[in-house]
Amino acid sequence: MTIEENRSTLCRMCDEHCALTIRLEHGKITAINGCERHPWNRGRICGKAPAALALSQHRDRILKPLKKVDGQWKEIELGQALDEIAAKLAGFRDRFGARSVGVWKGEALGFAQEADLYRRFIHAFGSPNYFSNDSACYIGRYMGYRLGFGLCGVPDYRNSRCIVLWGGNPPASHPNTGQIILQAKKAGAKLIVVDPRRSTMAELADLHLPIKPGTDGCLALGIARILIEEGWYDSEFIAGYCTGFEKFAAHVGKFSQEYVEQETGLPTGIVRQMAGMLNDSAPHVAIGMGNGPEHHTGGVQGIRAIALLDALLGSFDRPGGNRWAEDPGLNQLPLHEDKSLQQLNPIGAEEFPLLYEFRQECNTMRLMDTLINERPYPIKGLILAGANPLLTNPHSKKVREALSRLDLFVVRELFMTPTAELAHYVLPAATFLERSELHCHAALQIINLTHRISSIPGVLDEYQFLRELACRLKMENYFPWQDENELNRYLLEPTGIDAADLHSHVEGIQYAPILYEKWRNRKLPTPSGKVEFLSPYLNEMGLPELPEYLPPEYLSPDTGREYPYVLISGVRKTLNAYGRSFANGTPQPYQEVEMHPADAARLGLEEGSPVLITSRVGSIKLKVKILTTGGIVPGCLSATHGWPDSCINDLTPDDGLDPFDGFPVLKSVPVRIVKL
Ligand SMILES: Nc1nc2c(c(=O)[nH]1)N[C@H]1C(S)=C(S)[C@@H](COP(=O)(O)OP(=O)(O)OC[C@H]3O[C@@H](n4cnc5c(=O)[nH]c(N)nc54)[C@H](O)[C@@H]3O)O[C@H]1N2
Ligand SMILES: Nc1nc2c(c(=O)[nH]1)N[C@H]1C(S)=C(S)[C@@H](COP(=O)(O)OP(=O)(O)OC[C@H]3O[C@@H](n4cnc5c(=O)[nH]c(N)nc54)[C@H](O)[C@@H]3O)O[C@H]1N2
Ligand code: SF4
Ligand SMILES: [Mo]
Repeated sequence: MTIEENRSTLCRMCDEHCALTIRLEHGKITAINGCERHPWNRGRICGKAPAALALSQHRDRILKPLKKVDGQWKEIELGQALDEIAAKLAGFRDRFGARSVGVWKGEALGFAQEADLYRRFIHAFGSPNYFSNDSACYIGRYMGYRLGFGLCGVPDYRNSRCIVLWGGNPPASHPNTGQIILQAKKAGAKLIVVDPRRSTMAELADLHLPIKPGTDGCLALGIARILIEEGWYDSEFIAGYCTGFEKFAAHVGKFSQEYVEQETGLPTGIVRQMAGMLNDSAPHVAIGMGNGPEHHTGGVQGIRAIALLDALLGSFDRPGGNRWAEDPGLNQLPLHEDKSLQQLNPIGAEEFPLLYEFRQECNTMRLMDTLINERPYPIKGLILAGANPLLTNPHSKKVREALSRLDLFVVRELFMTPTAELAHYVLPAATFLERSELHCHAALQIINLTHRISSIPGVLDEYQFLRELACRLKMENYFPWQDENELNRYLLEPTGIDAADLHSHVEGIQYAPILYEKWRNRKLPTPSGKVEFLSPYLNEMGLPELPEYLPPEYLSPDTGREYPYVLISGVRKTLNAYGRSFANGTPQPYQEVEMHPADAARLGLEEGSPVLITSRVGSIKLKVKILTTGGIVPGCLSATHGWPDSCINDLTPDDGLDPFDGFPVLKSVPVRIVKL
């Protein structure tokens, strides 16, 4: 073995996938640095990247399979664990049908190939029941954008003249993107932030719109009205490449300045100012959305309205706008094209047909109902990897009850989490340092292949695990590749890019040149081939064809009387949730709820006062953090998620789901608050 060497990989301490150079001495990791040659992060890393070492070598890490015997964990051999799990799965298939088994991939496995490996596994088994964290993440943005454009745009921040951060806070959640935006700002781009809180980015912005949670759709439609009335829109793009504009224009006429002000809490002047700034920089306007507009009953409709601003401004697939990113064209792993499983009634597909149509995903909230009621059919077995739904799914009390009912619950984890505690088997999982996978940076159209940096005997990567199970279930024909390397070569085949070549190109290989205005000579992947201001397809699905505004529940006077405050849950802090215990620096010592000083004064609260917050589904105790005036919209509370002792999802309801994507209400939860 070489004594000293550098190996490259992509960081997976968050989903930015920054390029890393890992220094190894005698096979041991001695340093983790940013890779200077990679155009995505250009050598930059944040404090969480070096913590990957602490994560992989943590003394609490699970390294042996665990089986629960008489309520106690017992270490067993891997072969025994796999044999027993496979036998149970086969038994469920025989007795209750294949659909009685599901898989669930979590945020730790991202959108990468592991998600599709789990899909492949469950499809090969014969069940449509694939679940994931995407039941509350990103699908809202994907769907809202795709309904208009047939795909999801990628903001071209680096070339933008005006950047709108609509409900996202990259310095905490996506540190590298945060840096890219700040560099664009330094180079002259204007920055607009739409956020109920004065976030780090809002502090730095040219214009901050402190919007009431869940009213983003109303603001977007109000802005659309101004753009249309003023003639500030790209008439050539609309005439040539869009459908439904006239009906849309009539629809937005209802969003008068008075109505927008009443719903969003934003003064008319500021809304007009935003419209003016968009017009000044059009078409080089990049609108980037985070979870902010997504976690509401009207999430997808609001996002649709925001996305359609790209059509009005003509910024779609223009430099500095929202790009139509090319797909790398890898071989596909899911089997739903060859093996239709729709007739098996995927969980949630009847209620959220669009979710299954667009993503072949089932709904995790409805999984809980199914486990408790055994309707429409029983679910007996679940394999979950890289997720901790006891802390991250809404209505945690119900999640506990539901997951406790499983006859077989297998969790693949690094640590004993509250969710893993409920399992029958906990299997040790590989960290990203112990896997090799393909990843595409869509913004640059670059593909990378990560190096497996280290291996731990007995710890299988996700592919090895699924292949071992597949072989025991006589499905090995679906998992023919010996290992991840063979799988990666198979995935790459149609691209003509060589795996060995990729390994030597630490800066990645661009799989397609970046071109703009592709709509000039290519049809968009919508039913009409054009941008759709209204969607006849939605009519067929029994959903409104226009992007209507659905006011959040907390704004209704009846709800307001009982629950006078609105809670934003899950705002990211640099170290919260998955990175919390492992990153350098001091994590927040206790869970706190942020509030406006006027609300604190009204309730007689001081900094650090203990309070009880109650929603329709539960109560938790937190400590108060009082913000400065302007730090948050009055009447609005904010708290992070991922804390086992005061779990914010004890408060979030699992009803009132968005009718389009089935998302839960996490950022406009009606609550009341009392001093303890
Ligand atoms: N440290 C850390 N980083 C993470 C994660 C983590 O757990 N910890 N999670 C990762 C994951 S899974 C994701 S999806 C991303 C999320 O990435 P982001 O969406 O950027 O993260 P949030 O902090 O949730 O940002 C949401 C912002 O929206 C604002 N907001 C809340 N409600 C509304 C609203 O109704 N309208 C508008 N306009 N704004 C609103 C909040 O105040 C907040 O500033 O972060 C990723 N990065
Ligand atoms: N109230 C509220 N709830 C939310 C949100 C919110 O904003 N508000 N955000 C939602 C969003 S956007 C998302 S994406 C979900 C995320 O929710 P989850 O999918 O549950 O993701 P995490 O909480 O990040 O948990 C990831 C788990 O994976 C483990 N892990 C880490 N690395 C690896 C690995 O390499 N392999 C394996 N097998 N396991 C690993 C970690 O130990 C951790 O327990 O939460 C959602 N929940
Ligand atoms: S932003 Fe930080 S944690 Fe996220 S991938 Fe980059 S270096 Fe890793
Ligand atoms: Mo997420």
